[in-house]
Amino acid sequence: MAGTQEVFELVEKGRSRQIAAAVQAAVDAGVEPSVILNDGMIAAMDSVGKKFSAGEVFVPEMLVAAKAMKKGVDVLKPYLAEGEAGANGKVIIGTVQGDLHDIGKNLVAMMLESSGFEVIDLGVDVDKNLFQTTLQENPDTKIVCCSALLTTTMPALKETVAMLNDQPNRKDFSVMIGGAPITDDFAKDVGADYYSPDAAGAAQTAKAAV
Ligand code: B1M
Repeated sequence: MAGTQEVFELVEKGRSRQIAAAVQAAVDAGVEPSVILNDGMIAAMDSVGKKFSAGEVFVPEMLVAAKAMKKGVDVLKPYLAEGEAGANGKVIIGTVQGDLHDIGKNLVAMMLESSGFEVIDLGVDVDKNLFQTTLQENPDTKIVCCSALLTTTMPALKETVAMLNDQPNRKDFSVMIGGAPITDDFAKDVGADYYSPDAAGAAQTAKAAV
């Protein structure tokens, strides 16, 4: 759809100043928010990633695209929300140590929030000890969610899950992992309870888990 294509191009080019109006225009034109998100913004980030792999763009272009996507998501957020805040319980979420990618993690947090979870977002580059102390301070946590976007941070994800699996109250919470390089097989290998390939699936899985 035309509105979605414009959103795609603005995110891909990192046009932060124009993106909010374009997303709003697409919503007003009746384009489904999930289509704007998936076919517009996420597809644009994939395109930027492919261009980065091909040596056609560099880190600064990835950064400005990320900034534009965040501004676009801010506009979309109210349209994706549905549930009653906090009613499904508490989740802890973070991107693992060494990894600075937060857009996917933020989307998962947003979808969880809008599915009625109270979200404690630890941010990016989260040391496994911070996951542990936060869990200890919040013993009513239902799910711990860990995101990793780099193949080089998959070992940190594995270590974080191992630490979580060693907790004395392990039966009281579930562990969900995700991120572009993560697979269902990897999740099973490291002992996570759940894996989801995307944010909407993560929220559905979380609802089914509690
Ligand atoms: Co980086 N980066 N990056 N980057 N970056 C990737 C990931 C990469 C695939 C690009 C490429 O080469 N094609 C590549 C990784 C290659 C690999 O590991 N094999 C890469 C690289 C190499 C790097 C650097 C090493 C580059 C450098 O410095 N030379 C560096 C590392 C920095 C670090 O983390 N230590 C780096 C830096 C950056 C920026 C900081 C510039 C920026 C991030 C800004 C930010 O996040 N605030 C950035 C960006 C923007 C990307 C790409 C282009 C886009 C990522 C993104 O936001 N995608 C990315 C290429 C790509 O992904 N196609 C790339 C959109 C987002 C919605 O998708 O995060 O996958 P994603 O989330 C999805 C799912 O994965 C899932 O839900 C979301 C969709 O609904 N999901 C979960 C995510 N977490 C989940 C958790 C769950 C469940 C589902 O449960 C808990």
